[in-house]
Amino acid sequence: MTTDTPDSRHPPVSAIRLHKRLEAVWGTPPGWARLSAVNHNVVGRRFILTAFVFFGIGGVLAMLIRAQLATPRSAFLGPEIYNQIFTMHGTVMMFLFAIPMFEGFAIYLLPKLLGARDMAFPRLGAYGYWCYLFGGSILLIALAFGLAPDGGWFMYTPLTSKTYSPGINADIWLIGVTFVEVSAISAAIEIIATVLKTRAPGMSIDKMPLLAWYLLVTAFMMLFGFPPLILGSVLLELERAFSLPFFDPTRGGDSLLWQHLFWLFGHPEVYIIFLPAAGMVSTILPTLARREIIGYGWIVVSVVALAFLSFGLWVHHMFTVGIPHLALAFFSSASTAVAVPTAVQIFAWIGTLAAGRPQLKLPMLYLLGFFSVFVIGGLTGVMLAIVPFNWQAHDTHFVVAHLHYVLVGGFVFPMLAAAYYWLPHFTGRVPRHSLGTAAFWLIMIGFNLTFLVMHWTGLLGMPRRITGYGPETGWEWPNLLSSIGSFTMAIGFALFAIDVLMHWRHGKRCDRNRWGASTLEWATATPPPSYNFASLPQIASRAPLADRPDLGNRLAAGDGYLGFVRHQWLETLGVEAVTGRVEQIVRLPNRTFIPLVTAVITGLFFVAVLFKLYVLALIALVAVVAAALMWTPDSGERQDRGALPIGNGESAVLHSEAASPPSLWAIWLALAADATAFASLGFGLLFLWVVAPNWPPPEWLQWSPLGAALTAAGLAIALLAANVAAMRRVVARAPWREALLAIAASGHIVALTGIGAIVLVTPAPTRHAYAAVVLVMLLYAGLHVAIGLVFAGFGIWRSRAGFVSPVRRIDLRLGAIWTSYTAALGAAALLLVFGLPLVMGTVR
Ligand code: HEM
Ligand SMILES: [Cu+2]
Repeated sequence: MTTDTPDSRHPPVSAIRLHKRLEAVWGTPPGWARLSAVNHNVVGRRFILTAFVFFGIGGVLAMLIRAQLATPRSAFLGPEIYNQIFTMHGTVMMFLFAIPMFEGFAIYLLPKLLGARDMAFPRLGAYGYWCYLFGGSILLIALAFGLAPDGGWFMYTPLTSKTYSPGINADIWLIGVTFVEVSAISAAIEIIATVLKTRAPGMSIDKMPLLAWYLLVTAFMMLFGFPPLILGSVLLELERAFSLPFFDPTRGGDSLLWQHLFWLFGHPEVYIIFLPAAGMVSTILPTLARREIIGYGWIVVSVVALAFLSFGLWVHHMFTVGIPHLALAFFSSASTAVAVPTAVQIFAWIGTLAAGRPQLKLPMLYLLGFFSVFVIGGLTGVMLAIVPFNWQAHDTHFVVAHLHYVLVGGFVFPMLAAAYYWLPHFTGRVPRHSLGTAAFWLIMIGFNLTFLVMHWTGLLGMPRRITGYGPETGWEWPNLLSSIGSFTMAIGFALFAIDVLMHWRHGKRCDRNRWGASTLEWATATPPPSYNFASLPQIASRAPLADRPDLGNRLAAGDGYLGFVRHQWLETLGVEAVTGRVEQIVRLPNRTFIPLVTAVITGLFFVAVLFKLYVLALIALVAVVAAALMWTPDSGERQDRGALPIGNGESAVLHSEAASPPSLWAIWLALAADATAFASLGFGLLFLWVVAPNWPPPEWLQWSPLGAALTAAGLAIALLAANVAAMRRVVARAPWREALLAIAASGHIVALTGIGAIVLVTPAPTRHAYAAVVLVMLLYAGLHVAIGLVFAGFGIWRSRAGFVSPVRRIDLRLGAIWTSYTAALGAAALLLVFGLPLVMGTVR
């Protein structure tokens, strides 16, 4: 044992020595070693910076579009390049700028807001970053070679099917974006687990800063919003690569299935972009208005309501495809209803401004820009929700104008406000000049000139996504104005970038709590050290810094919890999700190259799929699993340690011995995302069954009693054995638990055999969408069984290696949860594959 335990701190170490020790274990060394960083300060900053670079690229593409449309019959860009450019503009802005910017802000800020030292899964954050960078790079490299996707950012089939997009362009989109989504889902899991588990003691869920609520809800939306798109992308790629006809109406598919899967993601996506920005508004505005926000409870309720509502609106993007009248009425009214929770927040903001003593500081100026622009976007949104108007304006520049008022108003303006608000926190400096004000006016005037006019061109009938137009249309003047506006705006953004860089280098040093805010992130030093807080606070209200303005200094002096370094461990506290009662010490992993290596192999997998090197892809997939297993040895303990002191005379157990460690939450969340993907597949089957042409299929499915029986029996055995193995009394006896895990493994093998037997009797999947969906469903279940097999083997290994004891059961519990889920999934698959057709009489 080292002598760094709190009991042996007699006399107590000085604050300076404490900081040195903390920095020694938490800090990231310079040079190549920086690539191994998993600390959220580093990872968050990387996300933000990369997203900003992508924003710049997306902006340049926008300028190219506006240059092309500035004059009639322009020959500036040919149609092929033009298609790639507007597709990439939308794709970059939505997938490579907005979402990752949110992730970066969340990863950088959350631990500070919550009074923690890092995110719950630092390595997952690092892995997500690399996936994002590599996936984005695939798209950019393709653009550089003129091979970028060109089917529009929503990739409608059949335009993007093999027949009409024979090249590699569409594959690039499907694979690059899916790669980036892997990172979004990991970020979502990490954010939720962090908000729910690693808060400061005493921070009950109703004392969380509002921003944490917004980020939590957004992350949940990503968890349920992205799987339909991932599934859709996988299906479309399967169709393109292996001719499985999901979207091909001549073989029982339907191109509308793509639209449904896309907008099931795409509509919530808009709120996934808007909510974090609204959270920032709800944080910045009260501080600058110098009073606490009005209606905390109402805001939380409206944010949650918005999240739910937004999943029921996707069809409003499809009003013109021939939807039944009743559905039109339903989705139209639901779309107007979504304005209500948005209005609740707007009233809370206006009320706070009215009741406070607002200061017109720079972030506030950008917030005013947000208000005016976003409200106009909301109003045109309500217009578009009205079906007859939608039929007129659909796919005209009116829609382009609307979506930019919402996206730029609802995301970019708040982000700029946030940048100016939190910059002093990043750098410990404030700007010397007022370039920010000039930038604001250029952006504001340029933006409105560009897009206000676009409403008009839209109403004059100018369709979106056209390469050019003739002089006889009467669209020349508005288009020229629009283009002039967009270049003005670009200058404004350039000025902003210059301002930030200048301030980084030459800004004046400023005090710790620059704006007199009341939330915890301002209790760290600025710029913050890698461990954020030298010791962790006890929280008693929503405004900890207003209660105790000297909190930062007291924590820095080591007065709070965990104000020491124990065995070179990286520690933060884990709390009960609702009450904020201390529950465990979360020991975090140190810097490591494993996330980078895993991301490289994951990238190899995607690139192999892209170039149709399926053997290589399979090898990479196995290697990803192997790499994932390498993550585990240092996330466990080989001995029971019991309660350990955490300072202030209190103690807690390590997460490995806790009843509800963050990893338990992670698996539930991952399974929720997984179940959503499977449910989307089930939706696909039912949707095609009901509406697609050529159903029931000419070739009927063979009923396979043997295959079904083997699958069910294998799953039942695995389910039972894995769950019994994880029981406390069983875990106490090593031979038993290992024998049970071996039985679970055999159960999985039996189930795999059963699934294989069913696949054998499935008709050729290229002939009909029905067989194709059935095949994918079986493969989906089979993949889960195979992972269950890995879990069983993993359990045996962990047990042998000394990671398992009656109090350290988490590895076996995770395996049991996975196996139970797999059994449920297998049962659902069997019911959909055989049960439904037996009832409907389409199986022999
Ligand atoms: C920087 C200022 C921006 C300008 C000047 C701009 C310009 C444009 C233009 C002219 C189009 C229409 C392309 C066409 O119909 O031919 C367009 C489409 C689009 N923009 Fe922007 N944009 C900007 C920022 C953004 C931002 C910040 C986002 C999202 C966060 C965004 C998302 C989109 C999307 C999704 C489309 C639809 C692309 C498609 O139809 O495939 N834009 N943009
Ligand atoms: Cu929508």
